[in-house]
Amino acid sequence: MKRFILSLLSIFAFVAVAYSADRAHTLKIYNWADYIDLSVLDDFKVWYKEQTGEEVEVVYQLFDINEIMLAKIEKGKEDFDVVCPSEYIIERMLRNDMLLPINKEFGKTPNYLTNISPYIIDCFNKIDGSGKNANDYAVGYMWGTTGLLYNTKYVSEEEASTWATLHNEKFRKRIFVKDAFRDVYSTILIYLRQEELASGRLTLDDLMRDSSDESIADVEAFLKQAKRLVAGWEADFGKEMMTQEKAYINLSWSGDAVWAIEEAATVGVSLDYRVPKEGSNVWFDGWVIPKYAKNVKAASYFINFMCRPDIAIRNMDEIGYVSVVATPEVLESRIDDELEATVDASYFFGEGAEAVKIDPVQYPDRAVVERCAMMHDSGDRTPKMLEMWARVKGNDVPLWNWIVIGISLVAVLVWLIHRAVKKHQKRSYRSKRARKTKR
Ligand code: N2P
Repeated sequence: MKRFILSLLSIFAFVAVAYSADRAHTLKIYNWADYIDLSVLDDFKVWYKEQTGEEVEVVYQLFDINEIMLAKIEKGKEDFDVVCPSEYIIERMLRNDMLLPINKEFGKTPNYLTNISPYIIDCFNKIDGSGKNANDYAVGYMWGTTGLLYNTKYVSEEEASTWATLHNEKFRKRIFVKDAFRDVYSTILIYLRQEELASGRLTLDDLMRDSSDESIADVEAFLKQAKRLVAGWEADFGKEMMTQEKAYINLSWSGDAVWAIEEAATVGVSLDYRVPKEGSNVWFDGWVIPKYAKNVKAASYFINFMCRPDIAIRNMDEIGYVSVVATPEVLESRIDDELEATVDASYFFGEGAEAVKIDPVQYPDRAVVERCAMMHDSGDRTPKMLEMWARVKGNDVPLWNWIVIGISLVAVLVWLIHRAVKKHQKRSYRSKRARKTKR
């Protein structure tokens, strides 16, 4: 909460300062909530002045659902210069020709974009941008997995290692699910198609492109069953629910999990995170410059600055998510000799990182990454999926709420009738007395 209030105050400060500056010297950033070390924004202004001799002010706005951000960009009312969508939204933006290519020439300024892991570049190559290569239009920022954050006191490691736990009566009203339809759909579909995956009849990539009526119906049926146990759909408060032990399981992103695990430890609550054995998605958020951007130069310098290793480390330390930057100093900053197990993170850091002591929630072992897949845009099937999501979440008012509403209405009605009767009695008493005095 304290962190949230601090973020809000800083954002107001940024907005206030920036609106007093002119648009040509303003950089408008649209980013996920809790997704940056805000002090980095001040440092960017100083660095930009050093590099270009130009002043820049920053307007920093937040979103917490991809689709809400996309709708805002599509409407075109806000002229953001740099935005941070997830891979399937980048795909959609490319298909709909909404992005400018990113200028990667920085003159005498070092080009930090070369610090990005080849693994990330490779994944961005797989974004299907209708002939456009995503690496020309987007630069990775943070990445991670979707999995189950759990309270080790109430949930066993085995229970946290399968999506089937979302149907486990033991956790009735103790489950929070991320309000991210694409992530939830893809992970549940992987769970439901595990036999086909095991037999080789389907691949993970097939599933990430599957938005058939049949699959939508299957996922809907699974989620409607799970809904009985779900305490809420959260865009950003799941981690607090977990640290306060109001929930025991949170279908969440790895970065939120890292933040929650650390925060919970300070109050004696033990949380952990698993990517279920059936598989999951691995997601990537990246910076893009919308076509209507007004300060393209500052936007590309900002993207470059975010890839400076020290800046990447500060952001990671603050938010728990994992930067795309894979330089030796980043790896060194993540090594924790107190950890017992090692992780094969060579797919990300390259040779020499086959057995490193780093947090497996942040950098999943190669074996975990191999059972995860990257999501794709569902194109004109998206409304069908969103309708399913709306049906699942619904706005059903629970029965006891109706009972309370009913009792309250009856009470108000009784009181109104009582008041009317009293008034009527008073009036007839007064007129009787008036008649008597006349006589
Ligand atoms: C952080 C949001 C992370 C976005 N609040 C994951 N795609």
